[in-house]
Amino acid sequence: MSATQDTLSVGMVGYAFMGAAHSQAWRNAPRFFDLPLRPLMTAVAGRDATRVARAAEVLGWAGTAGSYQELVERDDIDLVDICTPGDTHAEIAIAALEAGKHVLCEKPLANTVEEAVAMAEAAERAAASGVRAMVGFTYRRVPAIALARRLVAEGRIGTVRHVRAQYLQDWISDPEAPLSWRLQKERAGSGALGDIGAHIVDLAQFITGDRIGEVSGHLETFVKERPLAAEHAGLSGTASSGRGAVTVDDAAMFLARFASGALGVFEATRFAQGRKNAIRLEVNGSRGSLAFDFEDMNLLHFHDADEDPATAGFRRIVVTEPEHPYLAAWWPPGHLIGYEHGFTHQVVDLVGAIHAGEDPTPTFADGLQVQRVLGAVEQSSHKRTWQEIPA
Ligand code: SOE
Repeated sequence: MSATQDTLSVGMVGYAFMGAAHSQAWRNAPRFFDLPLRPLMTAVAGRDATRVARAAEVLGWAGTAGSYQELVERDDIDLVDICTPGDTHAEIAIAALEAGKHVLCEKPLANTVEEAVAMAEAAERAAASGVRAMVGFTYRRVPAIALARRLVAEGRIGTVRHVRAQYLQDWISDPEAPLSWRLQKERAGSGALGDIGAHIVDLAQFITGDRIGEVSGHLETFVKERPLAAEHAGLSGTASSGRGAVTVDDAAMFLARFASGALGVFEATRFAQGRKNAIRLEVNGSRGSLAFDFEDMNLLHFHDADEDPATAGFRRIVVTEPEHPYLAAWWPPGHLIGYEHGFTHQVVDLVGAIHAGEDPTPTFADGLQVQRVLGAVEQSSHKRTWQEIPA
């Protein structure tokens, strides 16, 4: 399979949870959307030949590669899609950009601010020759969230005063849940903060169109030691013998001041029993409010304070109309969409931007800005002081 002018040949690194979600998106995007370039699922890369071959077959990739370097060196690859743990993002992304490949990189962009700076600089250099880079903050592409951003931009809730953002999961509430790579600082960079807190930082800034300028935070590790994970253990992985130290935060909370003066309260935890993937956002403005919960992701709650007080109040917008972002391509009104659709929308926007010769958002510079917020929360927790985030 080789790339032509009308195609975009993709090589993906990593094939676990995120690799499966991205594969489905590459496959589905051209089936439901009219794309200017046809994605080719050319090769998936990984070190274990048997597992990679199996992944290629199950996820629908035409071929395999033994390493990311192999993908980066191949002439028939136009874009490298990075679905690996954070400790590999910088190395792979920078190599791919320097080889002239477009890059889609899973979130958070990197494990440290320093790595993110190097990645953003590599992306800026590559952009000069038309090479594009995007970070996978996928929830931006949930239609109800994209609609929330549109309503804020249209002034429908007026001047934003408050942002309340929570990302709540419970998958390590059990102290005997294994020590997966997500609980190891050298692999993941941080814990709940970077893994899920990064999403609500990005979403809060995306919806408001504003920037977090200052934070005061606290990180907590409730369970300091866990059974070692069996090899390749994922979110629900099994334990092996022996125990190891948890080196990341289990939960993160922080206060924020946005550049505009709006106030934010953020919470990210994997210990909220009963909450599986609850991304809860509420924005209060001078003329109204918006509220969203990913566990009911087709709904956006909107209060218009300009309405007659006798009948005003939060109303549920069922975000399935063709007038809503992305939805004209899917099912008739009222026929709901799910988690995986965000990934498909991400591919649609990325392919469109590459074809148009524009930078797809969120850019690596946006990813760096989120990383700076995460770094400032860590510093704040450590020093017990407010921390500024440079513009
Ligand atoms: C695990 O907490 C995880 O898979 C995150 O890594 C994803 O970014 C989030 O969307 C769902 O939960």
